[in-house]
Amino acid sequence: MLPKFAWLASWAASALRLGLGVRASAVGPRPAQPIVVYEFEACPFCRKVREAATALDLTLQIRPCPRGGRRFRPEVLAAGGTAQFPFMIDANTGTAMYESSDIVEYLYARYGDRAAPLHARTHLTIPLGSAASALRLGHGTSSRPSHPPAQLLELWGYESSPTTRLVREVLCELELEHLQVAVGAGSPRRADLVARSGRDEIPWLWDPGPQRGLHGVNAIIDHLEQRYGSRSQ
Ligand SMILES: N[C@@H](CCC(=O)N[C@@H](CS)C(=O)NCC(=O)O)C(=O)O
Repeated sequence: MLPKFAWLASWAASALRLGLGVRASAVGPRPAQPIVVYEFEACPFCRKVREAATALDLTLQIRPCPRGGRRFRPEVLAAGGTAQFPFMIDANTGTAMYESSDIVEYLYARYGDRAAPLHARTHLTIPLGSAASALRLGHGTSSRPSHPPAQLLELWGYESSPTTRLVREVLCELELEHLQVAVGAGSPRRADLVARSGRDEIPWLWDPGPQRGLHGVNAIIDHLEQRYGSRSQ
């Protein structure tokens, strides 16, 4: 069971993002395959990319790279030569890219209906993003031992959802690759969420291994810790 402080801090972190990462507001052409992003939850540069994904209503295939992580960090070094995050690979266009502002600009140009907003193209947003991470006291920064899932997990939510953040932190720390399916306010995928999960409620985790869909932050986190965390077999 998460302490009350965790919920409050996550709400405050969302407030610091001033409404970014809430709404699907710039939806353009759709990629055939999800865009792969190597990143970690507490990184403010990575947050910029996730906020853009919510605005663009994109599904990201997240390969978490927390500090000390050994599962996906070597792939970034091999593909790009530097351990710097975020790092994006878009198999739809054969593009691989570092630098959060470049990635955001690229995503808007390819998958948006307009150019990237000014705040997304600058680093002005980074101090507030760092403060948001600081409020979470290091959660979503460092790796913990885990067992990888055999099949890709799906997390439905949106970037600035305080409850979805608490789940993302655990996925990140356990280095669990997953699809982050953006269903911000106004997302055309809300109907899919209801069809798949039976409710218009996020976060929703789909685990294809045991074929289980879970609602509720505590239930989702318990499932992840028990099935994939250090207490699992
Ligand atoms: N200018 C880069 C900065 C990225 C950056 O500094 N990322 C940090 C994490 S917040 C990083 O990769 N640190 C190295 C590490 O975590 O090993 C961008 O905008 O993407």
